[in-house]
Parts: sequence; structure tokens; C-alpha cells
Amino acid sequence: MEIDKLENWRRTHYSDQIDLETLEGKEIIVCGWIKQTRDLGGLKFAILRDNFGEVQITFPKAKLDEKLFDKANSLRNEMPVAIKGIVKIDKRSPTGFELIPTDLKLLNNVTANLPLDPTYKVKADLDTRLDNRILDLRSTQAHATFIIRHKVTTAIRQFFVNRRFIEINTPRIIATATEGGTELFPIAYFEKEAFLAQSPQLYKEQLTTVFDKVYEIAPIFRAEEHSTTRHLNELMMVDIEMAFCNYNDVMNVLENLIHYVISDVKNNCDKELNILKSDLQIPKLPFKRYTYTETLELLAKNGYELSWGDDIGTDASRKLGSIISGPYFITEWPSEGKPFYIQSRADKPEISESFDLMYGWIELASGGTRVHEKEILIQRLINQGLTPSSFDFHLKVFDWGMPPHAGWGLGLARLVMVLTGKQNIREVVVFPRDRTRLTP
Ligand code: AMO
Repeated sequence: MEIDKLENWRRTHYSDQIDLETLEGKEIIVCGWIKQTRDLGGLKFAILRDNFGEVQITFPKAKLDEKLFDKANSLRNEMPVAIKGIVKIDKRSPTGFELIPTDLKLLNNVTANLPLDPTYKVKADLDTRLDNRILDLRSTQAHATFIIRHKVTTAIRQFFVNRRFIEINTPRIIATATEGGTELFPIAYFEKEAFLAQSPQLYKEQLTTVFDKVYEIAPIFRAEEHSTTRHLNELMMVDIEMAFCNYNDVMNVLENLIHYVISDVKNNCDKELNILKSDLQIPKLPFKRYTYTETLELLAKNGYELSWGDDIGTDASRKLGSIISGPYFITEWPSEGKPFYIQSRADKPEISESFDLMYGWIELASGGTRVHEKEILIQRLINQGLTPSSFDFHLKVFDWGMPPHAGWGLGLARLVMVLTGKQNIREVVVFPRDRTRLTP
């Protein structure tokens, strides 16, 4: 097959911009990939897919130039093409119209046997889909998932901009751990020891002293060995930090954000939610808040015993998810087990001013009030077996006007998981990185 040059051909319309009232009988150019073809002898059909939908292309032998009709024989699934044609209303077409070509450019070849069928008519397991991710992403279902993910990040940014937060970008190459030393990826950084960032924690706290309210949406890296349906080794984290407030204030921000994002997706992603057969419900505000102690009591009432101080592990979380649906907070976790930067309650030091946001059984976010007094922070570092001098660059800022502050981190992929109803986090990350997957 001869490959055509694009030359001066440019798309005039995306598939969802073809307004039949103004365009019927007019010539337009559409560009995209062939989703499928059908040959009825004297009549050939092709479905062209672009980012916003599909166009049916109809080739009637009787009405077309012979060369053009024959050229349609070379169309293959997933071939990139540009088609010039006349818009014709036709109720039999799934979109209510068809394009009768006047010219066609075949812009590249496609291998005869694709490793994956993006129409999912031939089913593939998740590993095969991820191995051939670019083809997989062209499926209606995966595509819809990532349009929702795009909407989620856009809505998150809008929410923060509306509330006068400042967007920050903190380093991805760091010198010290914040979330526990075992989860760090070491990297070669000239003659120094360095790691990939596991959280913007220290930097976002410092930046409250300048910008008051900050947020960041950025990748973080965690060298967690386990392989689960909700953990990855590289993930996008949404982080905030706010000056002059405590954990209750940032929980309010978080529940309002989740409400805003879900409403936005519900109101603007009808098509995608339908494709994913999601019956997403807008949650009621405020979200339920259970203290850690109340959560243990709730679990005990339902036959799941934990001792005070125990972590609420996967099994217990699943139990909780069977009792409580949608989003809710678990607050005031035991201080022990919380990172050094989390503040304890003044009246009950064994309890921390912290919270997790849950959605069913899945933890979406965690946060709390921070320690803002230097001496207490140094003591916390020592108690956790960390070396305060490694944190000098951070601790010195506490002498320069560190306000009381609080914040949280939200796993973006986990949020998208619950919004799209996907059961595996790999489904909602374009190129996931897990214990065994480093390509594509
Ligand atoms: P934490 O470590 O709890 O808190 O992380 C916050 C949220 O990030 C998500 N998350 C993950 N998602 C997928 N794979 C992983 N390996 C993974 N690890 C974490 C979860 C989790 O709730 N600095 C604090 C936040 C803060 O206090 O501001 C922190 O990183 O949804």
C-alpha cells in the first residue's frame, strides 16, 4: 500500500462538531483511526474514530470514482486516515449521518495482526491490555476512564484556584524520607545519597509560610514491595497544606473537593459514565466522621475485633466497606504509628489530630494537623529513630515564623478508581508502574 502525504489537509471538524443543520451537503475533512470496516460488495462502510466520537463513512460504488472506491479496500482497523467528504443525513447511521467521501488519504500502514482488539470483541486479560496499552487505550471503555480522569484533574485545579490556593512544584529528588525509610527509591545523584520523592510533605509545609494555602498535583514514588489492586510504585498525589488551621479545617476542604469533583464528573461525563455503566452518586455533605475508637467499636459490633492501637488493615477495611458505603472519615488515630510531623492532641497525647478519608473499603487520603513547634518536632524525630540533623534544612524554617498548619495527601488514582467503579488501580493509570511492570 502506498502511504499518502498529509500535505495541506487539516481536520475541519471533530466528530462531535458536525452540526447537521449547517453542514448537511457541505464538504468537510475528518481525521482519525479506522475502528472497523464492513464490505457489502457495492457498498463499503468504515467507522472512523477520533478523540470525541465516531463518524460513519459510506462508500457507495455507484456514486464514487472507481479509484476512490477501490482505495477503500486498503482500509484496516487502527489505520490513521484523513477523509474529505460530503455530510449526508441518514437515520440508519448510529450518529444520524454519514460522510460520503470525495477523497481519502491513508496516512500509515498497520500490521496485519494487532496484539489486541480495541473493540474488546476479542477479550484480553489485564496484563495483555497493559502490555499493549496504547491499543487498549483506544477502546471505548479505557478511553472513557481517562476522559473522566482528565475531568477529575481539571476540576481539582478549578476548585483550588476558586479558593485562592497557589499551585506549587516541589522537588522530585530529595535527601530525606518523610513517610518511613523503607519506601524510598535510592538514586545515583553524583557523590550524594538521594531518593525519589515519596511525598512533598516537608516542602508543602514550608511553603505555607509564604503562600498560606498551597496545593500540588505531582508524581510520587514508593518502593513498596507488595502487589495489590490498590498500590502502585509511581502515582500522582494531590497534596494541600494550609496555614492558620487544624485537621478539621482541612477535612472540610477535602470533603468539599470530593463533592465538587464528583458533581462535576456526574454533570459533565454522562457519556463516559454510561460507557462504564457507573451509577455514581453525588455524596451528601458533610461526610460522616468516625473517630478511630468509634470505628473499632463499629467493627466489634459487626464481629471484627481489634485492640486499641492496632492498624485497620485490609480485612478490617473490607469489613468497614461492607458496613459503610461512599465517603467517610476515620479521625484521631493513635499517635504511635503516625509520621513525625503529625500533631498529637494536647489533652490526650496518645491520640493524634489526624484522619483518613475512606470510600467504602478504600483509603483515598490521609492528613492532619502538623507539629509547628521546633522542639516538639525534634523530639518526635528522635522518638521515631530519625536523625534531626538530617532535617536541618527543614527545621531551621521553624525558627522563621512557622504558623500552625494542616494538610492532606490524596491518591489521585484511588479517587478515579472509585469514580469509575474500576476494581484495579492499574486500570486508571495510563502506564502503571508496579513491582514487576516497568514497560511500556
Ligand atoms: P499517605 O502515605 O497516607 O500520606 O498517602 C496519601 C494517600 O496516597 C495514596 N497512596 C497510594 N496510592 C497508590 N499506591 C500507593 N503505593 C500509595 N501510597 C499512598 C493513598 C493515601 O491515602 N504526606 C502524607 C499526606 C499528608 O499528611 O499530607 C502522605 O503521603 O490514597
